[in-house]
Amino acid sequence: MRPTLADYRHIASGKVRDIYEIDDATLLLVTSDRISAYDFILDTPIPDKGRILTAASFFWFDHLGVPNHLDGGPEDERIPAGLVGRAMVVKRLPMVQVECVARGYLTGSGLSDYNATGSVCGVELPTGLGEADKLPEPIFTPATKAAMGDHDENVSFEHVVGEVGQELATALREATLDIYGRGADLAAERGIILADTKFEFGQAADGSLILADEVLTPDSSRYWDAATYQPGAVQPSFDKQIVRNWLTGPDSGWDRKSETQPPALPADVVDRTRARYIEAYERISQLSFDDWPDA
Ligand code: PZK
Repeated sequence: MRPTLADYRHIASGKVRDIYEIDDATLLLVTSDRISAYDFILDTPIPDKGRILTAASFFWFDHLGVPNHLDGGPEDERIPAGLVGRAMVVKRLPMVQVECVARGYLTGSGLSDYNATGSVCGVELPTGLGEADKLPEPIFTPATKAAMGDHDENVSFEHVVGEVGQELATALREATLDIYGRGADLAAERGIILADTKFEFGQAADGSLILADEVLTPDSSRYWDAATYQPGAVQPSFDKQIVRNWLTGPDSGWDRKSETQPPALPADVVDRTRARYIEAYERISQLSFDDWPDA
Protein backbone atom coordinates (compact mmCIF):
# COMPACT_ATOMS: atom_id res chain seq x y z
CA MET A 1 0.00 0.00 0.00
CA ARG A 2 1.26 3.45 -0.83
CA PRO A 3 1.68 5.81 2.13
CA THR A 4 -0.19 9.08 2.45
CA LEU A 5 1.41 12.51 2.88
CA ALA A 6 0.26 12.46 6.51
CA ASP A 7 2.86 9.70 7.04
CA TYR A 8 5.64 12.22 6.32
CA ARG A 9 6.73 15.29 8.25
CA HIS A 10 6.62 18.53 6.29
CA ILE A 11 10.08 20.14 6.19
CA ALA A 12 9.94 23.14 3.90
CA SER A 13 7.95 24.82 1.17
CA GLY A 14 8.96 27.00 -1.73
CA LYS A 15 6.63 29.05 -3.87
CA VAL A 16 5.44 26.03 -5.80
CA ARG A 17 7.14 23.01 -4.20
CA ASP A 18 7.10 21.26 -0.87
CA ILE A 19 9.60 18.95 0.84
CA TYR A 20 8.71 16.13 3.23
CA GLU A 21 10.88 13.79 5.28
CA ILE A 22 10.45 10.11 4.39
CA ASP A 23 13.15 9.04 6.86
CA ASP A 24 16.51 10.29 8.14
CA ALA A 25 18.16 9.66 4.80
CA THR A 26 15.38 10.39 2.33
CA LEU A 27 13.16 13.27 1.28
CA LEU A 28 10.07 13.63 -0.91
CA LEU A 29 10.03 16.66 -3.26
CA VAL A 30 6.51 17.48 -4.44
CA THR A 31 5.89 19.92 -7.29
CA SER A 32 2.47 21.58 -7.40
CA ASP A 33 0.53 22.97 -10.35
CA ARG A 34 0.93 26.51 -9.03
CA ILE A 35 2.44 29.13 -11.34
CA SER A 36 4.09 32.40 -10.44
CA ALA A 37 4.18 35.56 -12.52
CA TYR A 38 5.59 38.97 -11.64
CA ASP A 39 6.49 37.59 -8.19
CA PHE A 40 2.91 36.58 -7.40
CA ILE A 41 1.63 33.05 -6.98
CA LEU A 42 -1.44 33.13 -9.16
CA ASP A 43 -4.83 31.97 -7.88
CA THR A 44 -5.26 29.72 -10.93
CA PRO A 45 -3.17 26.53 -11.19
CA ILE A 46 -1.99 25.12 -14.52
CA PRO A 47 -3.23 21.52 -14.68
CA ASP A 48 -0.36 19.01 -14.92
CA LYS A 49 2.37 21.64 -14.49
CA GLY A 50 3.78 19.74 -11.50
CA ARG A 51 3.89 16.49 -13.48
CA ILE A 52 5.45 18.20 -16.51
CA LEU A 53 8.23 19.80 -14.46
CA THR A 54 8.85 16.54 -12.61
CA ALA A 55 9.04 14.69 -15.93
CA ALA A 56 11.53 17.30 -17.15
CA SER A 57 13.77 16.89 -14.09
CA PHE A 58 13.75 13.09 -14.46
CA PHE A 59 14.60 13.45 -18.16
CA TRP A 60 17.52 15.77 -17.48
CA PHE A 61 18.90 13.70 -14.59
CA ASP A 62 18.90 10.69 -16.91
CA HIS A 63 20.26 12.58 -19.93
CA LEU A 64 23.04 14.37 -18.05
CA GLY A 65 24.34 11.23 -16.36
CA VAL A 66 26.10 13.15 -13.59
CA PRO A 67 25.74 12.04 -9.95
CA ASN A 68 22.32 13.19 -8.71
CA HIS A 69 20.12 13.01 -5.64
CA LEU A 70 17.42 10.68 -7.03
CA ASP A 71 16.74 7.65 -4.84
CA GLY A 72 13.96 6.10 -6.93
CA GLY A 73 11.89 6.42 -10.08
CA PRO A 74 8.67 8.34 -10.71
CA GLU A 75 6.52 5.45 -9.46
CA ASP A 76 8.57 4.62 -6.36
CA GLU A 77 6.38 2.92 -3.72
CA ARG A 78 7.28 5.61 -1.19
CA ILE A 79 5.39 8.21 -3.23
CA PRO A 80 1.90 8.74 -1.79
CA ALA A 81 -1.12 7.81 -3.87
CA GLY A 82 -2.23 10.97 -5.60
CA LEU A 83 1.29 12.37 -6.04
CA VAL A 84 2.66 9.84 -8.53
CA GLY A 85 4.16 11.72 -11.46
CA ARG A 86 4.79 14.93 -9.54
CA ALA A 87 7.08 13.78 -6.75
CA MET A 88 10.70 12.68 -6.47
CA VAL A 89 12.23 10.51 -3.78
CA VAL A 90 15.70 11.94 -3.14
CA LYS A 91 18.66 11.29 -0.92
CA ARG A 92 18.92 13.76 1.91
CA LEU A 93 22.25 15.50 1.49
CA PRO A 94 24.17 18.32 3.08
CA MET A 95 23.38 21.12 0.63
CA VAL A 96 25.92 23.65 -0.58
CA GLN A 97 24.37 26.99 0.34
CA VAL A 98 25.07 28.64 -3.01
CA GLU A 99 22.63 29.20 -5.86
CA CYS A 100 24.69 28.08 -8.84
CA VAL A 101 23.56 30.10 -11.86
CA ALA A 102 24.96 29.85 -15.36
CA ARG A 103 24.16 32.50 -17.96
CA GLY A 104 24.71 32.29 -21.69
CA TYR A 105 22.69 35.45 -22.39
CA LEU A 106 22.38 38.83 -20.69
CA THR A 107 19.01 39.60 -19.09
CA GLY A 108 17.30 40.06 -15.75
CA SER A 109 19.56 40.73 -12.78
CA GLY A 110 22.60 39.96 -14.94
CA LEU A 111 21.75 42.83 -17.26
CA SER A 112 21.00 45.15 -14.33
CA ASP A 113 24.38 44.40 -12.74
CA TYR A 114 26.14 44.81 -16.12
CA ASN A 115 24.47 48.17 -16.74
CA ALA A 116 25.55 49.36 -13.28
CA THR A 117 29.11 47.98 -13.21
CA GLY A 118 30.14 46.45 -16.56
CA SER A 119 30.43 43.10 -14.75
CA VAL A 120 28.14 40.33 -13.52
CA CYS A 121 29.19 38.65 -10.29
CA GLY A 122 32.71 39.99 -10.79
CA VAL A 123 32.96 38.66 -14.35
CA GLU A 124 33.98 41.55 -16.61
CA LEU A 125 32.13 41.65 -19.90
CA PRO A 126 32.77 43.52 -23.16
CA THR A 127 31.24 47.00 -23.44
CA GLY A 128 28.19 47.59 -25.61
CA LEU A 129 26.12 44.56 -24.65
CA GLY A 130 22.36 44.90 -24.24
CA GLU A 131 19.17 43.07 -23.41
CA ALA A 132 19.16 39.38 -24.43
CA ASP A 133 22.58 39.52 -26.10
CA LYS A 134 24.48 36.25 -26.24
CA LEU A 135 27.58 36.36 -24.03
CA PRO A 136 31.01 35.64 -25.53
CA GLU A 137 30.96 32.50 -23.38
CA PRO A 138 28.68 31.22 -20.61
CA ILE A 139 29.49 32.65 -17.19
CA PHE A 140 29.05 31.44 -13.60
CA THR A 141 26.96 33.99 -11.67
CA PRO A 142 26.40 32.58 -8.18
CA ALA A 143 23.86 33.98 -5.77
CA THR A 144 23.04 33.60 -2.12
CA LYS A 145 19.66 32.17 -1.28
CA ALA A 146 17.28 34.82 0.06
CA ALA A 147 14.30 34.25 2.36
CA MET A 148 11.11 33.35 0.53
CA GLY A 149 9.62 36.42 -1.14
CA ASP A 150 13.00 38.08 -1.48
CA HIS A 151 15.27 37.80 -4.48
CA ASP A 152 18.56 35.94 -4.40
CA GLU A 153 21.57 38.27 -4.23
CA ASN A 154 24.23 37.97 -6.91
CA VAL A 155 27.71 37.48 -5.47
CA SER A 156 31.20 37.18 -6.87
CA PHE A 157 33.17 33.99 -7.28
CA GLU A 158 35.54 35.35 -4.61
CA HIS A 159 32.57 35.69 -2.25
CA VAL A 160 31.76 32.00 -2.83
CA VAL A 161 35.41 31.15 -2.14
CA GLY A 162 35.04 32.96 1.17
CA GLU A 163 31.93 30.90 2.02
CA VAL A 164 32.95 27.40 0.91
CA GLY A 165 36.67 27.53 0.07
CA GLN A 166 38.65 27.64 -3.18
CA GLU A 167 38.37 23.95 -4.02
CA LEU A 168 34.59 23.63 -3.62
CA ALA A 169 33.94 27.00 -5.28
CA THR A 170 36.00 25.93 -8.29
CA ALA A 171 34.16 22.59 -8.46
CA LEU A 172 30.78 24.38 -8.33
CA ARG A 173 31.75 26.72 -11.17
CA GLU A 174 33.05 23.88 -13.32
CA ALA A 175 30.01 21.64 -12.73
CA THR A 176 27.58 24.52 -13.29
CA LEU A 177 29.14 25.58 -16.60
CA ASP A 178 29.51 21.98 -17.78
CA ILE A 179 25.88 21.08 -17.09
CA TYR A 180 24.60 24.39 -18.51
CA GLY A 181 26.59 23.78 -21.69
CA ARG A 182 25.14 20.33 -22.12
CA GLY A 183 21.61 21.56 -21.45
CA ALA A 184 21.98 24.51 -23.81
CA ASP A 185 23.40 22.29 -26.56
CA LEU A 186 20.48 19.86 -26.40
CA ALA A 187 17.89 22.65 -26.20
CA ALA A 188 19.53 24.37 -29.22
CA GLU A 189 19.14 21.18 -31.27
CA ARG A 190 15.39 21.51 -30.62
CA GLY A 191 15.16 25.23 -31.49
CA ILE A 192 15.07 26.40 -27.90
CA ILE A 193 17.52 28.79 -26.23
CA LEU A 194 18.49 28.05 -22.63
CA ALA A 195 19.31 31.63 -21.63
CA ASP A 196 20.22 30.85 -18.03
CA THR A 197 19.55 28.33 -15.30
CA LYS A 198 20.07 27.69 -11.61
CA PHE A 199 21.40 24.52 -10.03
CA GLU A 200 21.66 23.41 -6.44
CA PHE A 201 24.23 20.87 -5.32
CA GLY A 202 24.55 18.56 -2.36
CA GLN A 203 27.66 16.72 -1.31
CA ALA A 204 28.47 13.03 -1.03
CA ALA A 205 30.33 11.75 2.05
CA ASP A 206 33.63 12.21 0.16
CA GLY A 207 32.78 15.85 -0.60
CA SER A 208 32.06 15.31 -4.29
CA LEU A 209 29.14 17.23 -5.83
CA ILE A 210 25.69 15.70 -6.28
CA LEU A 211 23.23 17.51 -8.55
CA ALA A 212 20.07 18.12 -6.48
CA ASP A 213 16.77 20.01 -6.56
CA GLU A 214 14.89 20.37 -9.85
CA VAL A 215 17.04 20.47 -12.97
CA LEU A 216 16.69 22.58 -16.11
CA THR A 217 12.96 23.00 -15.63
CA PRO A 218 11.19 26.13 -16.89
CA ASP A 219 10.87 27.22 -13.22
CA SER A 220 14.63 27.07 -12.66
CA SER A 221 15.61 28.31 -16.12
CA ARG A 222 14.85 30.90 -18.77
CA TYR A 223 13.85 29.23 -22.03
CA TRP A 224 13.34 31.27 -25.19
CA ASP A 225 12.09 30.28 -28.64
CA ALA A 226 15.07 30.38 -31.01
CA ALA A 227 12.71 31.00 -33.96
CA THR A 228 11.72 34.42 -32.62
CA TYR A 229 14.92 35.39 -30.77
CA GLN A 230 15.66 39.08 -31.22
CA PRO A 231 18.48 40.53 -29.16
CA GLY A 232 17.82 44.10 -28.03
CA ALA A 233 14.33 43.36 -26.69
CA VAL A 234 13.14 41.49 -23.60
CA GLN A 235 12.48 37.97 -24.89
CA PRO A 236 9.13 36.24 -24.37
CA SER A 237 9.36 33.36 -21.93
CA PHE A 238 8.78 30.06 -23.73
CA ASP A 239 6.42 28.86 -20.99
CA LYS A 240 4.93 31.88 -19.21
CA GLN A 241 4.51 34.48 -21.92
CA ILE A 242 0.84 33.74 -22.56
CA VAL A 243 0.12 34.38 -18.87
CA ARG A 244 2.26 37.52 -18.73
CA ASN A 245 0.72 38.97 -21.89
CA TRP A 246 -2.81 38.41 -20.59
CA LEU A 247 -2.03 39.82 -17.13
CA THR A 248 -0.46 42.98 -18.53
CA GLY A 249 -2.92 43.32 -21.43
CA PRO A 250 -6.23 45.18 -21.52
CA ASP A 251 -8.49 42.20 -20.73
CA SER A 252 -7.19 41.37 -17.23
CA GLY A 253 -8.08 44.69 -15.61
CA TRP A 254 -4.90 44.30 -13.54
CA ASP A 255 -2.23 46.95 -13.06
CA ARG A 256 1.18 45.53 -12.28
CA LYS A 257 2.11 48.79 -10.55
CA SER A 258 -0.78 48.33 -8.11
CA GLU A 259 1.18 45.47 -6.49
CA THR A 260 -2.16 43.76 -5.85
CA GLN A 261 -2.80 40.05 -6.34
CA PRO A 262 -3.45 39.35 -10.06
CA PRO A 263 -6.90 38.12 -11.13
CA ALA A 264 -7.79 34.51 -11.94
CA LEU A 265 -6.75 33.35 -15.41
CA PRO A 266 -9.33 32.60 -18.14
CA ALA A 267 -9.65 28.97 -19.22
CA ASP A 268 -8.09 29.56 -22.66
CA VAL A 269 -4.99 31.16 -21.09
CA VAL A 270 -4.70 28.15 -18.77
CA ASP A 271 -5.10 25.68 -21.65
CA ARG A 272 -2.61 27.43 -23.92
CA THR A 273 -0.07 27.74 -21.09
CA ARG A 274 -0.42 24.05 -20.22
CA ALA A 275 0.21 23.25 -23.90
CA ARG A 276 3.39 25.38 -23.89
CA TYR A 277 4.81 23.48 -20.89
CA ILE A 278 4.06 20.20 -22.65
CA GLU A 279 5.55 21.47 -25.91
CA ALA A 280 8.80 22.47 -24.20
CA TYR A 281 9.04 19.10 -22.43
CA GLU A 282 8.28 17.06 -25.54
CA ARG A 283 10.53 19.08 -27.87
CA ILE A 284 13.51 18.82 -25.56
CA SER A 285 13.07 15.25 -24.34
CA GLN A 286 11.57 13.82 -27.54
CA LEU A 287 9.27 11.88 -25.18
CA SER A 288 5.47 11.97 -25.12
CA PHE A 289 3.99 13.50 -21.98
CA ASP A 290 1.07 11.06 -22.44
CA ASP A 291 3.49 8.34 -21.34
CA TRP A 292 4.35 10.06 -18.04
CA PRO A 293 2.82 8.34 -15.00
CA ASP A 294 -0.24 9.80 -13.37
CA ALA A 295 -1.66 9.34 -9.90
C1 PZK B 1 16.78 20.65 -0.12
N1 PZK B 1 15.83 22.50 -0.92
C2 PZK B 1 15.28 23.51 -1.81
C3 PZK B 1 13.28 22.47 -2.88
C4 PZK B 1 11.57 23.62 -1.07
C5 PZK B 1 12.92 23.86 -0.97
N2 PZK B 1 18.51 16.25 -1.67
C6 PZK B 1 18.30 17.21 -0.72
N3 PZK B 1 18.76 16.99 0.53
C7 PZK B 1 18.56 17.93 1.48
N4 PZK B 1 17.93 19.07 1.26
C8 PZK B 1 17.44 19.37 0.04
C9 PZK B 1 17.62 18.43 -1.00
C10 PZK B 1 17.15 18.67 -2.34
N5 PZK B 1 16.77 18.88 -3.39
C11 PZK B 1 16.41 21.34 -1.27
N6 PZK B 1 15.81 22.60 0.39
C12 PZK B 1 16.39 21.49 0.91
C13 PZK B 1 13.79 23.28 -1.89
C14 PZK B 1 11.90 22.24 -2.95
C15 PZK B 1 11.04 22.83 -2.06
F1 PZK B 1 10.72 24.13 -0.16
